[in-house]
Amino acid sequence: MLGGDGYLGWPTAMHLSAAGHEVTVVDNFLRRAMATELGADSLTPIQSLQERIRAWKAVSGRNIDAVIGDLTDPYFVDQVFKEVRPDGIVHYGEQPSAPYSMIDRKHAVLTQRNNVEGTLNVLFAMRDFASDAHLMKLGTMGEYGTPDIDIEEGFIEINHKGRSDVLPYPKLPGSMYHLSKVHDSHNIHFACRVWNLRATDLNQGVVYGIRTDETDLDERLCTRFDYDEVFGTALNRFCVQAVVGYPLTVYGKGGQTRGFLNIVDTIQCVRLALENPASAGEFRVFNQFTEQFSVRDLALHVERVGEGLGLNAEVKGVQDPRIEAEEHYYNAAHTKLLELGLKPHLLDDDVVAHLLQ
Ligand code: NAD
Ligand code: USQ
Repeated sequence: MLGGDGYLGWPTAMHLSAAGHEVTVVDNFLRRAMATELGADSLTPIQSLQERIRAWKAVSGRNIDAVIGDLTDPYFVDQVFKEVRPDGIVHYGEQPSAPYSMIDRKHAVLTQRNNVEGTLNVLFAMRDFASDAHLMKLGTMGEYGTPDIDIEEGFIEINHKGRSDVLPYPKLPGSMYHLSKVHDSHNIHFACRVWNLRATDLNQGVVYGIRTDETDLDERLCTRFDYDEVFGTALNRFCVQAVVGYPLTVYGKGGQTRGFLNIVDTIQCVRLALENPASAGEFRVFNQFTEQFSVRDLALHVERVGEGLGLNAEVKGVQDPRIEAEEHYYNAAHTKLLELGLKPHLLDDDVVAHLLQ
């Protein structure tokens, strides 16, 4: 579990451990350091990784191993692969924020070096020490951008001058972060074609929520929850804003439409991919989200449910600090995980109320 100390990584590590998998977490605490750099913090009081692992052992009786180190260090990555010999690699270990990657050149370069080099090191270590293992790499729906045609799951059939082929879907990412994921996708696809590795690129939408069956077992097991403008994501931010009576910050016209999913479905999707691996040489792409909303509709949903709970929730349009289409066509396919058995937890009034409480 690369990046297993993060928002999604820690709950996934516990879930896979609970399901009987032997889990080793790898992390260098970059995320905790970036929060410190920006003077931001998790709203939930997160424990150190070591304390989390002790608490998990006490609560579940199961072990999670941890190796601390940087994926951009090739010698470290090789060593981990030689020692652990993984059957499956869940790769969350990247800089995940679009706004962070757009602060300035330094942050853009850090993001691309961290993400692209880290993933390259993983691919080389797989080739040399775990060539039969299955890589599940967290990509992002933002790799596709917002084209004026339907978005397919990774590949599109193109007819050109009387001939046709199924080729990677064109990418139009909107930030240096999203662009780093495009580079990763190309590198992983290459490694599958040329080295016969097996991989699933999980093009995930925006995740919301913090509670899973495992985090609910003990407060020391909770995951991080960020609400600042750099690391907080749309629905999570809107909920915190509603609770503290701060206007819900819909950027620009609010027609930005994205795929969303509950954190419990992130975990479910990763487990489905792990337990149904790609074939040798296969590069699979799954669009990992359960429903799509515009940020305006999402904020209005929070406003309505918040008012019902007596909160002073009010949507306020603010100037968009990002360069992005504020109204656009969006229709993205997302059937492959459903075909594998995904049972979506959709966003209704009860879920929004639950998030607000
Ligand atoms: P996160 O920052 O909380 O988790 C990433 C973890 O990876 C952190 O613990 C960080 O310290 C670690 N890490 C980063 N670079 C590393 C390196 N070089 N070596 C070792 N560890 C390193 O982010 P998250 O929100 O949990 O996202 C996890 C993954 O899912 C990311 O790849 C992100 O791009 C992707 N993703 C997230 C969302 C979302 O809404 N949260 C949506 C789509 C995709
Ligand atoms: N937005 C607002 N108001 C806010 C915050 C965001 O209107 O207060 C808008 C943004 O402008 C954007 C949309 O909401 O149009 C989504 O922004 P976000 O911050 O929720 O998500 P994003 O920057 O796209 O990144 C997040 C994760 C990233 C992941 C991505 C999935 O941080 O790791 O890759 O979601 S996706 O959006 O599908 O690319």
